[in-house]
Amino acid sequence: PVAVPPAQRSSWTSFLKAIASFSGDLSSLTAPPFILSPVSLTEFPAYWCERPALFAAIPEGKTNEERALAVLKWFISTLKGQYTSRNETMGMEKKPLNPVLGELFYGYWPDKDGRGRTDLVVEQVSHHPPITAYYIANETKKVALQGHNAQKTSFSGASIIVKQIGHATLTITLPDGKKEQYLMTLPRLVIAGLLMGSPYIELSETSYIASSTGWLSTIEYSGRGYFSGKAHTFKATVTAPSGQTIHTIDGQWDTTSKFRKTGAEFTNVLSPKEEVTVAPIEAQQDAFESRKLWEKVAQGIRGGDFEMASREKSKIENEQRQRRKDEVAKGEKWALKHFVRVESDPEYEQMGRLFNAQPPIEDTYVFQHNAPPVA
Ligand code: 0T9
Repeated sequence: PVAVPPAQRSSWTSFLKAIASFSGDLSSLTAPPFILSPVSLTEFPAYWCERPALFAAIPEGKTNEERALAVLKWFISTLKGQYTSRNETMGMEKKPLNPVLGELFYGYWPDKDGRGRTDLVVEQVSHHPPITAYYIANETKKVALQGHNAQKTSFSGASIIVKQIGHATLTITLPDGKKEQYLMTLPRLVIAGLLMGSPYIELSETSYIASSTGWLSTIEYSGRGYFSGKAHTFKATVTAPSGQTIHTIDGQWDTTSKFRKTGAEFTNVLSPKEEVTVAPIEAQQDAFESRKLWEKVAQGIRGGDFEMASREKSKIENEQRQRRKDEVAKGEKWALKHFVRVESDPEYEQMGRLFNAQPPIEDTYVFQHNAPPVA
């Protein structure tokens, strides 16, 4: 294992053994320092909007078909950020900080070239199992994304398999005031490269984008050694309400893709993406805002002071345990700030019928439109 620092080899081996003999919530396992990321999972929903112009352009499509393609183009263009950016910034996939219940992350992408401003609100709505809810909206262009995600992990061969639980719904308001919606499911992850100590993600299986207009995109993922032999490959078919396939698109989600029939380019993510703007840590008032909450842990990880990181992490965890005990003693329950959980999501059920969604019913977290604007 070349990437594992010699002093951490035995700890890495124990960690891998622990993963292999365990399935469920990986976030709670203790991992060696070299694999720790200083970034909390509450920051991850920002990946959905790192190409704000593509998000803003969705309602501009003139027909149901054009808008279905615009949603697919935006969705595919986020995958590189979602699944390969830690390799770019930190050299490998790393274990994110496990958010505490009620952890918050706010940010925005400024208005530019008339695309309007886009705002992001994230809240950790469950700690055990970890569930993150988010809302991203461009009020000017009338496009909003609401979603939540959790993971079920298992071990297979030498890889971690991550099934994503949860879904996201994109809502747009058209010039005539009509609302249109798109339900998205999420791909399966295979985390490979573990034995070498340099984990990376490949996507597999199928995800869907179903629209209230009846249009459906079916996206199949594969990696090196599957049908194209290339890493980060996908194939998407776009079908009309009649069931007829109108477009087939192929390519790599981390570079470019094309329409199969015409050869015209569909996605291109070779240009840099735009990171979310976040208020400076000192200006963040709420102690539960992610970067403020984890400040010292992150400092320890970044600076190689893992003793400090671990001490500060324990402080946060102990404080959380005490809070939960106090709540039980008082017969109280932690109140979520921006989201309300509902048992079943009628939009998921309706649009999910287009692709026979499994499970057919899912809960959801509804945004309360009560977040402070980030200056
Ligand atoms: C939603 C995304 C998700 C979150 C992460 C599996 C994972 C936690 C969930 C699914 C985002 O939209 C997209 C990207 C990366 C996913 C993470 C990758 C990862 O490794 C972690 C898990 C919990 C681990 O930390 C596994 C242990 C580690 C040693 C592997 C690097």
